[in-house]
Formats: sequence, structure tokens, C-alpha cells
Amino acid sequence: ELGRQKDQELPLFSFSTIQTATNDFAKATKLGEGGFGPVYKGLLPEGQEIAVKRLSEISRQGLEEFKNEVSVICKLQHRNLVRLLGCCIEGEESILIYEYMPNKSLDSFIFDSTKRSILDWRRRMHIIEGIAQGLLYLHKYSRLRIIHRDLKTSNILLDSDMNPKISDFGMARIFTDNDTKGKTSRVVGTFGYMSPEYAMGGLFSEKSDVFSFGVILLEIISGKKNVALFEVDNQLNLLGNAWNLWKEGKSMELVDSTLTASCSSREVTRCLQMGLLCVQERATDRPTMADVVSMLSNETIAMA
Ligand code: ACK
Repeated sequence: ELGRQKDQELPLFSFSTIQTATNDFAKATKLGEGGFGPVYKGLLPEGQEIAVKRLSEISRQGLEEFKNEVSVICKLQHRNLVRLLGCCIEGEESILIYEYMPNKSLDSFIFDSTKRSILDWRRRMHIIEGIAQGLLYLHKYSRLRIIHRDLKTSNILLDSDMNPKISDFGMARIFTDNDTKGKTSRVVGTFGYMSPEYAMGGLFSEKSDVFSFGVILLEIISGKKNVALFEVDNQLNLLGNAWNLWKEGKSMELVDSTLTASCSSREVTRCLQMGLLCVQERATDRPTMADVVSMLSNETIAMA
């Protein structure tokens, strides 16, 4: 279950194959705009659907993210990480080819009122568990230790069975020993998902990913954005409110109203508790992903 290590080289695609697969890009469906360029839908001759991420212009920043993404993701294989099928580097072209994820990003399901009801409680728990497994693999079970640094609901893609897969490794950092902490003066990532120590001090670690995971979990359950912002004017209240409601035994008020028919208050409380543990201000108070995965499979969550 923990995923197979991938030893083979990353397949190289020719630019003409990608041109054919995407109808020369011009007539291809554009899936969206990714970190370093547009993402198109394509079809390989053998009938496999693909997503094609094309570096738009040779900017230093874009190229850095592109190379980083390749170097991280080509070493990984897990059912909860989007699979990189190959790449194409030819002349000015730098392109990444991924498995196609027909249900696109989790973001669109949680925040789009017409699609939201598709995600009942059971599906949401399945998604939360999948993200946790993928992240645990990144942190612990891949040969390397990887901090993603940009986890957010729009980077979680859903396959045809609504299984979640983590994507976008352009900002990830690889560690080859047990020391998985780092400090940077160039904070990259997405505000609202960043932990306080990372956003304000450039400190990233497994625990900063855990914070982002907590935000995603709370967004999945509440259907609300920015559930755990901190120290940004009155936005601090959002997290404060979540804690207060929970302490007052009113956790059901935090839950997306379309969900209440498909879950029990006990389940909700358990899950909310976990989200709140993950978004605690002090990194040392947060659980590890190993703790999270074991808590998800256990009946009780011990509060710190
Ligand atoms: O939320 P979306 O529709 O799903 O918008 C983003 C956009 O491209 C930029 O990242 C979509 N996308 C990215 N990778 C894939 C993929 N492998 N399969 C399908 N859609 C993808 C994503």
C-alpha cells in the first residue's frame, strides 16, 4: 500500500508526439493554468488520455520549477500522487506529461455549489485519507524525504473514481537525510495554506506541510475557504471561531450543511479535532503525518 519505488528512467516523448496528441496545442482542450504554464488535454496514439504541462516561456523561475518538479516526481510512485508519464525537452520546449485526472481539482468540488453535493461524507473521508497517505509517503516512505511546500485544494486532483492525488511538485524540497527542516528567504507557496513559521520566518518542515493538510481538511469539511488564516486583521477570527465553536460543543456549525445528512456528529467532531490539531500555531504541537494516518484509522483522537 505504501507505493512502489520507481527505478526506471523517465520516458522521453518527442515534440511531434505531443503535437499530435494535442492537435498542435491550438485545438486542444486547455485544462487550466499551472505553476509554470498552461495545461492541455491530450490523447496518445494508443488511446491513453494525458495532461500536458508546457513551460510557457523560458523564464529562470519557470525553468527552476520545471526542473524541480521533474527531479522530485520522477523518483516517486504512489497511488495518491499524480503520475508523471514522461517529459519532452526539445529545443525551446520543456513539457511534462501526466496521467489525465478526469475529475480535475478538489477545489472545484468543494467551492462550487452545484458540484458540492457529489461529495458526501464518505467520499470526503476517502479523499482526506488519500491525501494523508500520499503526504505520509512523501515525508516518510519514499526513498527521499520530501516537503511539498504548496499543498492546497487546487493541487489535489481527482481520478475517475474520485481518488485524490497530490500534484504540483514545482516548489517541493528534497532531503536525503533525516534532517527535514529548512529555512528560506524566498517564501513560495500559497497564503492561507502556509503555516505561521513558514509565512513569517521562511521555516519549512514536515510540520508546515501538516499545517497545509489541516487547512485542506477543514476546507473539505466546512466547504469554506481560508479557515485557518492567522494574524491577518480580523481573519484571525476564522481559526479562533473554529476552536471556540469546537470547545463549545458546536462543531456541527462548522460543517458544510450539505453534509449533515450523511454523517454523524461523532464522526464530524473526530475529524474536526484532527484538522484543528494540524493547524495549531506551534509546529511542535502539530501531529506528524504518521500520527494523522494512525488517528484516521483509530476510533479515538487524543488531544494534545
Ligand atoms: O482545477 P483544474 O481544472 O485542474 O485546473 C487545474 C489546471 O490544470 C492547472 O493546474 C488542471 N490539471 C492539472 N493537471 C491535471 C491532470 N493531470 N489532469 C487533469 N487536469 C489537470 C487542474
